[in-house]
Amino acid sequence: MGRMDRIADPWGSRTPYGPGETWPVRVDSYLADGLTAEQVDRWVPTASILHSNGDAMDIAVKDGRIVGVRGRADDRVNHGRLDPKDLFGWQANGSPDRLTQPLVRIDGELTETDWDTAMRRIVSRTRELLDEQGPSALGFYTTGQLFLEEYYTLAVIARGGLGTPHLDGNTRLCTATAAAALKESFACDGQPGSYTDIDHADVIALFGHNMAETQPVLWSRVLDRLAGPTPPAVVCVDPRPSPVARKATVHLAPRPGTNLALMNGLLHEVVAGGHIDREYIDAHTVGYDELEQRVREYPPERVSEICDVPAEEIRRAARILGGAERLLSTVLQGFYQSHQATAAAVQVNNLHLIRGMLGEPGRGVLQMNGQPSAQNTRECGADGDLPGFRNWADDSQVAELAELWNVEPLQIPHYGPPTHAMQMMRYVENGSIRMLWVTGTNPAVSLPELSRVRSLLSQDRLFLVVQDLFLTETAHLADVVLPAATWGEKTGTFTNADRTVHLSEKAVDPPGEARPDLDIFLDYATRMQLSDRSDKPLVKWHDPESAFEAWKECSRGRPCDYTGITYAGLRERGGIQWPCDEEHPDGTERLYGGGHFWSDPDHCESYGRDLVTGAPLEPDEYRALNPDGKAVIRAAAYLPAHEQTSDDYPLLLITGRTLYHFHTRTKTARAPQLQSAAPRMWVELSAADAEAEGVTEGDLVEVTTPRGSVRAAARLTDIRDGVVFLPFHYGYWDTDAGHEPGGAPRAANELTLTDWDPASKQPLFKTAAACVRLVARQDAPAPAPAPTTAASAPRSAGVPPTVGGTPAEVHEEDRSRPYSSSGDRS
Ligand SMILES: Nc1nc2c(c(=O)[nH]1)N[C@H]1C(S)=C(S)[C@@H](COP(=O)(O)OP(=O)(O)OC[C@H]3O[C@@H](n4cnc5c(=O)[nH]c(N)nc54)[C@H](O)[C@@H]3O)O[C@H]1N2
Ligand SMILES: Nc1nc2c(c(=O)[nH]1)N[C@H]1C(S)=C(S)[C@@H](COP(=O)(O)OP(=O)(O)OC[C@H]3O[C@@H](n4cnc5c(=O)[nH]c(N)nc54)[C@H](O)[C@@H]3O)O[C@H]1N2
Ligand SMILES: [Mo]
Repeated sequence: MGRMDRIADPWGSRTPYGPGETWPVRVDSYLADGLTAEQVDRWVPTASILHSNGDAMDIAVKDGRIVGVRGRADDRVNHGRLDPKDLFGWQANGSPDRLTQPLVRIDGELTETDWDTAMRRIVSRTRELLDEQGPSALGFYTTGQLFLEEYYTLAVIARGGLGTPHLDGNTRLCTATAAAALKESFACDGQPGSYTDIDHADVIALFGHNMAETQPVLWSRVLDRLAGPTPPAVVCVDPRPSPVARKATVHLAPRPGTNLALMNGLLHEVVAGGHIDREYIDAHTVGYDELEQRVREYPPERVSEICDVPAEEIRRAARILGGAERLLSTVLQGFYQSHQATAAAVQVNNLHLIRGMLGEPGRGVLQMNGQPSAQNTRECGADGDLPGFRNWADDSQVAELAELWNVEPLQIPHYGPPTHAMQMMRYVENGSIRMLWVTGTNPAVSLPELSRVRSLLSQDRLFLVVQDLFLTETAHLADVVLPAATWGEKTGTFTNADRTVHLSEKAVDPPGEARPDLDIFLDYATRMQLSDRSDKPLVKWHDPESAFEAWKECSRGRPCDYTGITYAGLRERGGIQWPCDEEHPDGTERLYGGGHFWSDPDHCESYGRDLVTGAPLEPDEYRALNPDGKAVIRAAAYLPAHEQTSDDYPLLLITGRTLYHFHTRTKTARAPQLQSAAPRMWVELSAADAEAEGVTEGDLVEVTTPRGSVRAAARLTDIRDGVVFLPFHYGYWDTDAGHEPGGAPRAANELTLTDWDPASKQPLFKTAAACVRLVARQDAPAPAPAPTTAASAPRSAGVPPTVGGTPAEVHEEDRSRPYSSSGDRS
């Protein structure tokens, strides 16, 4: 196989395999400066931090610096492969503009200071606010990108120590709906499926999930199945011509915001075609009759009108889904960031429940995660849940937690659901949250309606702490900035979307005085003298491994049981899937085999919510609905999106990702290969919509919604008519043309609206109405700076292809055996 430009070919060479076989190994490695493996001093094990796939890798260290990475051949997740972000993204660690010292605001200016001064400011402000107003003045907004040990410590501090209900993660923007959909159907978070289901499936269905760009290694696994004998059929539901859509057996491109109608239509056909497993339904579920009645209202002809998808295509997709012997479904942001997010995602669970396809090889659902450690944010209760998937509405589970922490049960806020992030921002806006501590997220670019977010975060009365690697758009608004160590510079564990736990070890020292997030939280707990009922320190651990051991106790007996996992075991074996306990010492590949669920009313994590109003179900209501702890089939009627198109705003606006960048680009824009693959903002338009406005490839256009406008070059693609797509990666830290008067705004979230799914509270980044107008025709036509390898591929010929050139050459070592397309096993 040898060397390959992995910017030009993000998925690398094929290693085909057949159903039921083991995915062949291919080891990808990239070393900077022409170094060879022999010149590397040490290889330090970790996993990828730029998506949720959990690809295992080693960091190459030379002279105390990171110099490259290599995929781990023996890990269950990636069998040696790495994607472009992981191959090149580590270079950001060594960026000269890392934060190396704490900053405090003095006379309006952020000024370098020492840790003691910075921490004393935070502690004294916390104390003042506790005296004046109590814990409700304090808010913590964290991420899906720290380590498990850090989230657990933060959750103990906030929920057990300070006693504030205001702790949530940016996971609210990301996988709140994954959690909510799992809780609706199974009364508990946790993915039923496993990545190995790809090896067995005869049908793989991707619902609003551009896996090719957002989990490229997992997509390589699918590509290898497609290149092997007896390939699976692929069903893709996405309004854009994504690389997934281009490979799909059936591509349904619905009008954005109509997922629930489409799902009801597909279920209508599956039921009408008699493709249900009556025995499974009777034995293991409640609620089927309501679903059957509901979907009767959605024959393909009606759905075709709502979704603008041909009825025949809906029938064809349903025949494939209904005829599948081994169906694997994945769901992500195309469903989650929409107005009926939970309701639509739940219908995918229903598809599996009515077909009895769960917990067996090739029969699984992945309500996918996005961020590398989003799963841990949820498990540890650093999002709007209690640690260990405990039910805030079940007093006995709260008491269990109080016992573990040795605090009074009343100390742990649980009189209502913990505050969700969008509500926290509202409390900041109206002044009841007066200190907000932001860790590992950049809300000034990633939250909807940025003009509002900037104004609420820059209020004088708010004390804003930002803990990050760089001086981000959000850090610029802070009162105190804390420099954090990151992946490669600290030790901890994290868990991917198929419940695989990896240990990520420290490879090099952090720059300057930057400190691991765990050390910062521990320091805060000590300075705050947070104590338990016996006046002992509340936080009884002092380093990553002792934090992990404490977490294991919290997870004991819960669905996410980690008690059988140790750092030593992770070092020895690589990734392990939870639950891992005495009963399952090697971990658990799939959940819910044999129709056993975690939904018993006395132990379940959640009683569910009404899909339309979001109101939590009362314990008694749930007990009456599901006394025997089965899976719950919940039906829902389609409702139109909240913001409709009009004469002024005739287009539907959707936003999302490109293959080469991660979120607000704090890391990927500092990796030259990635940055040059997608250097600037663009706007994706269909040819017909472009023509209507007199726009051609590369012209400067303005996209406007009732919230604001952005400008960028137009890319004409095969996106469905009536839809405009913007990548949300481009903020302002690396551009002069900011949001200042006169400058042209470019961040997609200038345009998005403050609104969320009622059940999961996840914001709607994928339904809004917009208009596009031509600003300037180019004199010398140059194409838009959008990748040609991705969903943004141009419609017309003549656009130069995206390549990385020699600096992007990656070594691929093929260790596959059968069906090897190249035959050459260098
Ligand atoms: N390269 C890259 N990879 C990443 C990330 C990254 O920033 N860059 N981020 C990680 C994170 S945190 C996340 S959450 C995941 C997200 O991963 P994905 O969900 O795969 O990514 P998105 O681009 O947000 O959205 C997926 C698709 O939804 C489609 N879509 C939009 N509206 C609708 C709709 O109404 N219905 C349907 N069916 N589809 C619709 C879009 O066209 C888009 O192709 O990616 C992870 N991986
Ligand atoms: N329009 C639109 N908006 C979206 C989305 C969309 O599809 N469309 N998707 C949403 C989704 S799914 C997500 S996940 C969010 C992502 O949005 P954000 O979380 O705001 O984006 P990131 O750029 O990942 O921000 C992470 C920050 O953490 C810092 N960081 C990295 N590692 C560490 C660490 O170890 N410690 C500390 N303290 N800091 C660290 C990085 O430098 C960076 O500033 O955006 C959401 N916003
Ligand atoms: Mo995400």
